Amino acid sequence: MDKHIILIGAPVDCGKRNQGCRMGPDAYRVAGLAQAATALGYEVSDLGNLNPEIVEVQPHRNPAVHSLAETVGWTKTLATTAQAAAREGVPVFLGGDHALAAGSVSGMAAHAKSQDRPLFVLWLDAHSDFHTPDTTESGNLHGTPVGYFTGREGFDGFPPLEATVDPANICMIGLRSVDPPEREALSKTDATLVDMRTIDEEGIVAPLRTFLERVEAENGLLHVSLDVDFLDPAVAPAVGTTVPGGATFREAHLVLELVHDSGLLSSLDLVELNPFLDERGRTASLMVDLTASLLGKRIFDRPTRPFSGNHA
Ligand code: B3U
Ligand code: MN
Ligand code: MN
Repeated sequence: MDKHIILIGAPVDCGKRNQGCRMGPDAYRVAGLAQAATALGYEVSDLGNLNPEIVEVQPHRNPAVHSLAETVGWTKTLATTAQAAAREGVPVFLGGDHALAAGSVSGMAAHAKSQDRPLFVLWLDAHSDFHTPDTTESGNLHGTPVGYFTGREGFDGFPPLEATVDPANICMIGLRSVDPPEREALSKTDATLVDMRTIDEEGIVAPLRTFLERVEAENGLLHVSLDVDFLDPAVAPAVGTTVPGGATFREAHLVLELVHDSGLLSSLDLVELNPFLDERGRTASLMVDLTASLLGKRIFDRPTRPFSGNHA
C-alpha cells in the first residue's frame, strides 16, 4: 500500500434530513487521524474541506427526493478530487454522510479504469444503499450511492459514469436494514451480501478472506467504505440511523486489520459520523482507532499468513 495518505474533507450533509455529519471532517481531525497515520509511518496531506460544485438540475419525478442539486454537485467535486488524489496516494474521504460515496467511488472507478484494473468495493454498513432516486421512499440520497456507481437507472442529473463498478466486485458486510426494492434488485446481482446472520453463523473472517483473495487474484484496486452504523450503536452512538445488532468493537478491528494485511487498500470513506450526537468524542475516536488498524496498527507483529502473496 502507498505510504502517502491524502485526507479529503467532505462535509456532505444533504443525503438525509437530520443534520450534523458536516462536522465529521473536523471531528476526525480533532480526534487525531493525521497524527495516528503519521505515527504509523505514513506521509499525510490534508486537502482541507471541499465545497460542492454549484449545479442546477430538474426536480426529480419522485417528489420525495430532496437535495438533488447539492448531491449532484458533491458527486462531481468528489469524483474529480478522487481521481487526482488517487494518482498521488491513498485518498481518505472524511465524511459527511454516505451520499459522498457516489463521488468517491465513481472517481476511484474511473481511476482504476485508467490503470486497466478492476475496482472492488468493501461496503461496511447496516444498509445496502442500493436504492435509486425512483425507489427511495425516504427521498434520502445517502441510501442510493451503490445504485449510482453500479450504473442503475434513474440518476437523472448526475454526471455520466466514466466506469461502473461491477456488483460482482462488491462485498457488503454488516447488513441488517435492507428495504424490499433494494433486496429485490440485489438478488439479481452477484454482489456478496454478508448479513448479521451470516456473521453469527460463519464468523466475519471467512467471507472477508474469500473476497480479499479475489481482489488479489484479479489485481484489483480496493475501496473501503466504512459507515459508522456498521458498528453496534452501543459502541458507536454518533449516528443518525442507529440500527441495533451491529458489528462489535472486536469484529470491526479484525476486519480492518485483515484488510491491512492484504496490502490491497487503495482508498477509504469514513461516513455518517454525526459529532452532534456523540458522547465525549468516543465515536470519532473509535473511527480513528479503526482507521489506525486499517493502516497497520497492531498489538504484536505476526507472520503475514492470510494471503498467498506475502504483502508487507
Ligand atoms: N434504506 C433507508 C434507510 C437508510 C439507508 N441508509 C441509511 N438509512 N443510513 C433509506 O432511507 O433509503
Ligand atoms: Mn450507508
Ligand atoms: Mn448505514
